[in-house]
Amino acid sequence: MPSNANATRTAAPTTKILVVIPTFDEADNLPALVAELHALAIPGLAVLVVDDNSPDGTGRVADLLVERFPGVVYVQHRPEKQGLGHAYLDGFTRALDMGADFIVQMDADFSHPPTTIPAMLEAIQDFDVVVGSRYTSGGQLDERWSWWRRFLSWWANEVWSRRLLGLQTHDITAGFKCWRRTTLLGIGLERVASNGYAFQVEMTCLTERLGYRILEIPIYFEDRRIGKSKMSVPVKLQGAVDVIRIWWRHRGLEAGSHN
Ligand SMILES: Nc1nc2c(ncn2[C@@H]2O[C@H](COP(=O)(O)OP(=O)(O)OP(=O)(O)O)[C@@H](O)[C@H]2O)c(=O)[nH]1
Ligand SMILES: [Mg+2]
Repeated sequence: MPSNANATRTAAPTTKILVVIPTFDEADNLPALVAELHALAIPGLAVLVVDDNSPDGTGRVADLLVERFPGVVYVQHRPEKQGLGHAYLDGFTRALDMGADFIVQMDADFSHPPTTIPAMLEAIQDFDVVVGSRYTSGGQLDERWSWWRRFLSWWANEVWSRRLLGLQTHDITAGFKCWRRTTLLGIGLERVASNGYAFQVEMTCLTERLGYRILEIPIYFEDRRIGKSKMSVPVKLQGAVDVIRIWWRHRGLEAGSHN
């Protein structure tokens, strides 16, 4: 029988995986999502909720989850709604400080299937970021989406963001990704200026322009199960304008310059 000291010496260090979930009024979704993530039984997987003082009490729900899953669930409370991009930047910074090797980002509303995470973690071994993609071969949108919503999403990705920025990635606005720690450090979070939904576009743009290896794997994007979308018409318009800002801000960025 090996002694405990020997066992400790020979045990492979556990890879740290942090799932960052921004929340605003997701009290009804969060416990079920955390339960599904926990049920995946992935060694080293922890969850970081970034809540913007949600009026529906999501922050308190998150505190209860921290008590229920000590060392597995963490919460970052922010004083007020400060936008999705800032929430992710805060969450990523904390995840890096916590020593995460891989950082998964996902919405709280079940549009991003937790069951895809094992495949992402396998694929990230050979890539710098893995994208849960609606628009790669095999990816699907919820059948309940109207033709108008499908058209807008296609236009925002394929026509507006992809053509304007000259990118190859198909799901440029995807919010479901698995990052290698070194990719986020190499991009440099201080370089990211977009706050709203354009945050996803700017991250994709920087990742591609800097020459990181991106893999899109197909997902079925289900409509949110419970709660209200924060995606209003002004938010969509702001996102479209922000893409022009991204194009201007990063116009001089050379491909492959992270090496
Ligand atoms: N912390 C924080 N989270 C946010 C903010 N805005 C949105 N979120 C969260 O970001 C995720 C995506 O927001 P959604 O409202 O689902 O937006 P969406 O998925 O683009 O739109 P739908 O398809 O309509 O659901 C969800 O988990 C939200 O709770 C914000 O300002 N702060
Ligand atoms: Mg959603």
